Amino acid sequence: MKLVVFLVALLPFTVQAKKYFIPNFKANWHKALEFCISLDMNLVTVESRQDHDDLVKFVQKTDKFSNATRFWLGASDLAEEGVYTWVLNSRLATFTNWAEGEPTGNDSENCVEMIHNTYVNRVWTWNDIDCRGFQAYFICEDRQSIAQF
Ligand SMILES: [Ca+2]
Ligand SMILES: [Ca+2]
Repeated sequence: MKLVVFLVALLPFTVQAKKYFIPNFKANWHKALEFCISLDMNLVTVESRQDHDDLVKFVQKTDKFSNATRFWLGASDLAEEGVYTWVLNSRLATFTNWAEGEPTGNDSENCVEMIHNTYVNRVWTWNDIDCRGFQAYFICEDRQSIAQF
């Protein structure tokens, strides 16, 4: 029994190290994704409340934070209407933070943005919008699983 406990204590656990970066220009969703990939990063993934809170804390410390902040997230329903997945890993977006009434849900709005605009009562909530016609700031993310002992 003691031996088992000892072995379990030796197993590593992994933590996710996330690094965010907001480039200094606006782009449509496809260009934003392309740019993040060119940096060996990806459009940001928000798979949990913790991811959400980390992201908000990060944005609040940048010069892109205002009372009317909006930026692309790395999720879309381009593959199948109404089914939102993350570009990072093609996983279903199980954690979501849609604004009331969103996603509007049609073929012309397929990419996800996050909006912080207290004038219209949107507090870090999500909206689906035209992937090509709309230009916004965007957040690139470098996400790595690091084994810790
Ligand atoms: Ca759609
Ligand atoms: Ca919408």
